[in-house]
Amino acid sequence: MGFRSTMMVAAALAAAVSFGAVAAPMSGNPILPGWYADPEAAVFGKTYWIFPTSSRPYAEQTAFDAFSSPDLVQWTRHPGVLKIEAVSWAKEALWAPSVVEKDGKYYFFFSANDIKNDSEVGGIGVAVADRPEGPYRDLLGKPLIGSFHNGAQPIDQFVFKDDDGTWYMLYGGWKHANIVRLKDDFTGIVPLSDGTLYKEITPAPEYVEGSLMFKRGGRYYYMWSEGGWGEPDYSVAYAIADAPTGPFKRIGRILQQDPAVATSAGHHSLIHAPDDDSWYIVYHRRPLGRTGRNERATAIDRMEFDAQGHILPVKMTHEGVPAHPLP
Ligand code: FUB
Repeated sequence: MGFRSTMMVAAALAAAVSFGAVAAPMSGNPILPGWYADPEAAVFGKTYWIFPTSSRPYAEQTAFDAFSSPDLVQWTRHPGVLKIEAVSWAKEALWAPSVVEKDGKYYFFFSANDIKNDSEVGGIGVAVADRPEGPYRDLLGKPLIGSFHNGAQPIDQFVFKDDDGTWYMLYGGWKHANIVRLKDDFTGIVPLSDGTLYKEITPAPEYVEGSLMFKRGGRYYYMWSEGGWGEPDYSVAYAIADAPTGPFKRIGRILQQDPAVATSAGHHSLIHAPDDDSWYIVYHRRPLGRTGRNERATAIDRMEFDAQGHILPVKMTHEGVPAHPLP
């Protein structure tokens, strides 16, 4: 076991011991060993999954690892679930997975190449596998979205299924966000109900990237990241609307740096535990004393709501969350 892993186990055990009694084991934070960012959390069957970006220089971002857990405490690494060799049009900068299950197959949306204009090849792609741990193969042989629309860089996609079965994808960097409707087989997009293909839904001037949507109490929650991911002020804010296309009004920040814990906290995803209605936020953050852009580690903490359905500010911790096996 390496130094980092040993320290993580020690932190988890220390967190589990309370006044001489052994409490429920805690995950500790960070939960993944090494530098991993943009974590996409999912529940498939009785297993939790995290699909992160490998936080490295572009030329080394050539594969995605995945992590699985029965309880949020013990995590198993699955190296190279999607490799760049499986994507003919990708050359570097594999970023920000969004992974969903549909009809027994697993679809892995990702971005590649960090394109700066429409003459470059890259953007948002989709790969498919028979199991969450892959191996994933490119579904299209080309990007699903390979150019800019409404000023949105084609990165940071999040796939959202509405209660009526409609699949949407929110995405966009460079301070612009779009929503599109996916074809049922994920091979392309179809017009939204108002006829537009790419609808701009940038929720606030502070929006930068890292879109995410979920539904609670019949309302649509839109969350995103603000600030610069290389800077300490990276953070997460949200809005609530009556439709997935908005209109959205920014309510406020719920995750940001804490001088006692970490800086640069953002690009998150959520886990909603089906048994007790608890919510977890999985995000990346930069350890105190670190300043390197790619020094980003994946952490987990509780996310809670008030009686009106507003999201309470998240308290980042070193202890993480207690074990929560899936029923
Ligand atoms: O990890 C690469 C980029 O950093 C992501 O696409 C952004 O959201 C930011 O987290």
